[in-house]
Amino acid sequence: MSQPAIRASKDEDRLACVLDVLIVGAGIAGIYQLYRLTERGLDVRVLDAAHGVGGTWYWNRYPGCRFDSESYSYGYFFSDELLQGWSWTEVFATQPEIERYLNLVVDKFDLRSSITLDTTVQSARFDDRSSTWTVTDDQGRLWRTRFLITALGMLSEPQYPPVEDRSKFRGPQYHTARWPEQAVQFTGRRVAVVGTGSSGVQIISSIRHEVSEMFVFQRTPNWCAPLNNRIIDSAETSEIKRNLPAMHDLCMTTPMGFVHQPESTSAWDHSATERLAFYEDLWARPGFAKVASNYPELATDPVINTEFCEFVEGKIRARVTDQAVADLLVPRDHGYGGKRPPFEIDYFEAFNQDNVELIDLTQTPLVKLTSAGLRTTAAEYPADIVVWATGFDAITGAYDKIDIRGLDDRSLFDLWLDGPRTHLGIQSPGFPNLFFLSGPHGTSGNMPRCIEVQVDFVTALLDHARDNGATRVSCTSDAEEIWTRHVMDTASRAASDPLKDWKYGANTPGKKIIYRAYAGGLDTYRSKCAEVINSGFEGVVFSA
Ligand code: NA7
Repeated sequence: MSQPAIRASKDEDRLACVLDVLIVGAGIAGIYQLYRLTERGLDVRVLDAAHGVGGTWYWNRYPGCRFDSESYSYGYFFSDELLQGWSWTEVFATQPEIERYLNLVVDKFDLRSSITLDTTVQSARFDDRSSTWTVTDDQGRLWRTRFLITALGMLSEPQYPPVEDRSKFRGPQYHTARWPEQAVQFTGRRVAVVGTGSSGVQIISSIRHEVSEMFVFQRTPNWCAPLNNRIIDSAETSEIKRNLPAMHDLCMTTPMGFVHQPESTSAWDHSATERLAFYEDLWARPGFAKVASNYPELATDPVINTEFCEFVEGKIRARVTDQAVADLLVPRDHGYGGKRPPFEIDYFEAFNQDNVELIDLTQTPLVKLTSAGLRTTAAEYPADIVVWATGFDAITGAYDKIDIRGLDDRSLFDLWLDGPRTHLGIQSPGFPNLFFLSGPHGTSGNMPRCIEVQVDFVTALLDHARDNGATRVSCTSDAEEIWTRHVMDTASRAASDPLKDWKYGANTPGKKIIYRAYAGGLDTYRSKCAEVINSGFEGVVFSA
């Protein structure tokens, strides 16, 4: 009898706040959701483990980190004043500029006082009687909230290779997604970079002229293509600003949310010569045009995919002096789009430098770290600094770190053990008043455009709850079943290789191989969300 009473009073002492909404994550999604709900007069708080706002754009502060979505298509579109007041300096802005932008947004809309930083959420429990969540943080505080929104990021849980003796290395080692705030000095240092995905490609290109020596440890080469970045001058800025609303609407009608429009001409309506001219044109265009505006057959017809890969191979070989090195840089195990292709600035030129060595981990795997460097099965490579550009436990990794318990103490981890089960990637049955942003089964591409749809959906859901006096919002098992099946059906449309792509969890040892993103496209996702809203939220139950 006395036991629960004592626990309750201790809990009350630890109670930091009773809220309408608690958002976990102060990245692109968390900030926009905070803005929308604060606008409605709700009592909202955001918690984030980082020391600053920005999520991805706080943590990934490594040299060379920048957008590969066009800057002006990436920002927020909820305020004309913000749109007209901010000018991006490059087509693909660097991390410091992006972080400045996000801080400006937070200050301009007076959101900072609603954000608590340096706070890691450890658990969340739903109380059936009061229809509230109790969230525990790493400082022992409790936060009670009616609604809980997780804005954890699809790629936020860094992953290290399972190599022996990682702590034995005597120098500093950094993961690209946990980069320190103070600048790392590379000048005159011997640097080992492990991983050649988007992050590895960016940092290798960026530090190649500073290092005294660089060892690049590559397991799988990627189909890297030129980013084609450039400065935006004032005339172009004015032109961009004039067209922003139209450009936004155009992005929202595409499958990936980019400014690049899908190509409607079939590859087979062009001759081989015309196709080559088409590829050359794509090559000169910025960023994701090579994926988003390629022939429709790129994802579906192996003949066209192989032809494009041969074209890219030619481009790589033309830039790399030593063809034995080029042999290692050309992917052999997946087609274009089988894995998310990186976009680069002078990446291949790094391998023409005498002080840069490429180590093929498929021939000589990484064995361990020593105090002085990295050892493969063939040799030891001395280094002063080790950079892990080894990616993420993607999509569900950040969820697995929080003990989330819904009705009957059921854990979300258990529900998603064989793959996530969601309605619209936003709710799971048995977890009332919990909404996911940019989590599993959500659409991806130009992320803020995808996030915008989900935040607006959750906002509409909460408006509906308020208007109907509902204190509990749940999704039905039927709705979850239908959406999860739709996610699986559409997965086969993606060019993704189940054994290579992080969207399947293929990059995380031991993780079940199952599609965790949504391949139906942003345009389809948007219509599905609109259908649910227009139906009065079919599949969602509102109760008092
Ligand atoms: P990625 O794209 O997952 O790349 C991680 C890289 O690290 C990739 O080259 C991996 O090789 C390599 N890796 C991972 N584990 C190991 C081990 N155990 N040994 C050797 N090499 C390893 O992450 P990024 O951070 O570059 O990019 C993530 C996203 O950020 C990207 O998709 C964009 O959306 C932005 P592998 O290919 O697995 O053989």
